[in-house]
Amino acid sequence: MTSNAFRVGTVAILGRPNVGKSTLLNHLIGQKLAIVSRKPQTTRQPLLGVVHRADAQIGFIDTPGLEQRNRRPLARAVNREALRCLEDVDVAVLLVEALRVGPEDLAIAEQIRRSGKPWLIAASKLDRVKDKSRLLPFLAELGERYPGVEIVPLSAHSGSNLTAFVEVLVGLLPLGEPLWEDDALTDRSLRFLAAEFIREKLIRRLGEELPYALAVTIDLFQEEANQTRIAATIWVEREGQKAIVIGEKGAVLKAVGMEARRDLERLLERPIFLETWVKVREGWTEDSRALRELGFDH
Ligand SMILES: Nc1nc2c(ncn2[C@@H]2O[C@H](COP(=O)(O)OP(=O)(O)OP(=O)(O)O)[C@@H](O)[C@H]2O)c(=O)[nH]1
Ligand SMILES: [Mg+2]
Repeated sequence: MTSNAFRVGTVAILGRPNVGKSTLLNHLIGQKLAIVSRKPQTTRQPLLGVVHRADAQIGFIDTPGLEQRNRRPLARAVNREALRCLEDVDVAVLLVEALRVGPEDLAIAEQIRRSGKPWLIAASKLDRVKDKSRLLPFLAELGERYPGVEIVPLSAHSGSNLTAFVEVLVGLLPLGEPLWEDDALTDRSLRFLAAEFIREKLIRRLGEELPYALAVTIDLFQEEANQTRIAATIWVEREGQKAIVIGEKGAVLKAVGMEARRDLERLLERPIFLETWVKVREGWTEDSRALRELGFDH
């Protein structure tokens, strides 16, 4: 009998930018850990989120969206981070958008296939598919392309099919002893999450190009009697960008700080005192040393 067999392992969620990898991670673990926006390559560094079940532990890894053609140093460093995750995990999930599969998705599928890992395809944003009759042919075509690979349509927003998705994954995991403590949620520090939450608010408020030029570091993270005190620096590449981030009479920075503080208070379950500063570091997205210092292996 294998009824009390425990399965445990890591699962990388891979895919092109914007397909909903981070949103899916948050919904799977039932908490906001990963940052989400409409802009591509919102996620820059992998993030682990652990799902605990009576019969399994699944360590989901949200990865940065893979951009095949982007040659910018930052994008290349980010791509490398994502592909490294593929090497380290037990199982890979290729996340594609339902009805919207193109050459970029197929190129990632090829990379996963070559890795030799067990994998499956999940088709996201099912709630957006208005004409359901298009779904079957779409799934059938993917099925023909990748025989033997399970394809699961799902929606993080509506929650539909998430249980079935997790069930299929558990079946692909190796047997083993629990890897994480019962209450483990992630391997990232609260400092990291704080910096990410601030970056999310900035990305959401600012125009198309600016998000690429932004990084956030935490200078102080201090537990005090009644609150946690956090000081953060927002790095931009040019003086002009600094003015945009600050906004008229500091309005943008103030709103960003308030929104990030609210998310952090929900996560930490205690009051936060958050201070933010904006500094210019010219050309950091092109400079390997700066990229390293800001947390990217390059
Ligand atoms: N309608 C709908 N929208 C979704 C769903 N999942 C994600 N989105 C939206 O898709 C956009 C991108 O979501 P993210 O989770 O940031 O996508 P990502 O794949 O992590 O993107 P990168 O980090 O840039 O690679 C956001 O605007 C989400 O709100 C879903 O299930 N339904
Ligand atoms: Mg993401």
